[in-house]
Amino acid sequence: MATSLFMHQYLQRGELSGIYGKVMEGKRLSFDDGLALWKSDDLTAIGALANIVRENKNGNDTFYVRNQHINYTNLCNKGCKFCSFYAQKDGPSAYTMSMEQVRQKLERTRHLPVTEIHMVAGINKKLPYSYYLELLDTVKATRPEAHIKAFTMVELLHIQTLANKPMTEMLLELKAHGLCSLPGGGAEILTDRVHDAIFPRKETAAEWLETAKTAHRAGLHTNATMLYGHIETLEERVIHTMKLREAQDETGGFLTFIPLAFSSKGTKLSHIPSTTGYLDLKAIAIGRLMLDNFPHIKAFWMMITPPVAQTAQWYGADDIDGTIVEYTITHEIDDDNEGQNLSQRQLVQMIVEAGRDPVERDPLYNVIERDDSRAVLEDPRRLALPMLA
Ligand code: V47
Repeated sequence: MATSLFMHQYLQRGELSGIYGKVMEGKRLSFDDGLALWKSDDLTAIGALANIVRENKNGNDTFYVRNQHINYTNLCNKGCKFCSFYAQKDGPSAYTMSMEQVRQKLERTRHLPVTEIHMVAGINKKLPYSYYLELLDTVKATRPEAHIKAFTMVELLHIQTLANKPMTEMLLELKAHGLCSLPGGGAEILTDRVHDAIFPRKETAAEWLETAKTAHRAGLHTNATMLYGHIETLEERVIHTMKLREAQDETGGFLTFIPLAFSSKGTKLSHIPSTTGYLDLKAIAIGRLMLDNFPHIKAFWMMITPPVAQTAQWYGADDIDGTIVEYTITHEIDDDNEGQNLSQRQLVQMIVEAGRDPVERDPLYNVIERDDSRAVLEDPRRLALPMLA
């Protein structure tokens, strides 16, 4: 669905006309352009600009995936101020899954054709290198058809200290045990100021970027996130996207950019209010405009709510994530069990209602099914919610 003539005229005459010119000519936006976008209140114009790029890259398609999340341990020694997931020491709330527990979690969704297992967790110093290899082996043996997307750069750097071998060698070993790609977590905001203020014990921006590029060179695709809505400045949001763009120029290994809305409940930053739909749409749209070399932008419905993720399909996003099953990273969601999953039918319904074409993808964006929406909406089997027994 092309942008209307009226909207083109509006963009041409408005305060973002310079950026409109660059977008129409396919020119790269500068730091100042990024800052001007963040400073502008004209969300309609920003969204329309992002939509032009989105439709040039992905047409009318909106991608989704049938996935299941497994957060294998919440023990973590990093103490990040933005996190409500971790337990610092063994206690009633701390857990580390045994291989049998991982297997059981996967068995409970046997009735669903899950194509992606997404695994991230805390840094539990007691786990040996063999745990991570067994974890991959267990998932592979239980759900051989699923693609394993696991371990943020933070986890990788930790696992490397256990493996005691060069990163590339270790990545190839993890690959041999079933690792297919890496999620985008742990990037937070890629500046030293934010790092030192709220996650000083975690890897630096330079380390995150270097590890991602090493993974790309080892043949593993990764995603990239940006945690926004806490203490970061507008300038730092622009710097974050420019660092990602530079890294992508070097390797081409990033698949999708996922702005993650900060949820403060249960964190050391609980005084910070939740993000708004306005900010969430702006983060997605500006991400689309700045990251001209990223193929995809994901509206992660779990964090920004299904209605905002649906609307985001007109603000630069071409992906809505997936069925998810169980997400325990933030408290906002833990406390509301109803928010933990969507059926394939619900996802397709949201996409169709938004006037986009639903495309079921695997984690590498290979098309599994270009959905015949009517068939999906009428097939009672697709109603199945990924409920846990
Ligand atoms: O790295 C932690 C974030 C990330 C909070 O690659 C928080 O497809 C909001 O990486 N509020 C982990 N966010 C999740 C992640 C992810 C999620 C969805 C899709 C993909 C993908 C990756 O969650 C962490 C951190 O940045 N996070 N605490 C919080 N309070």
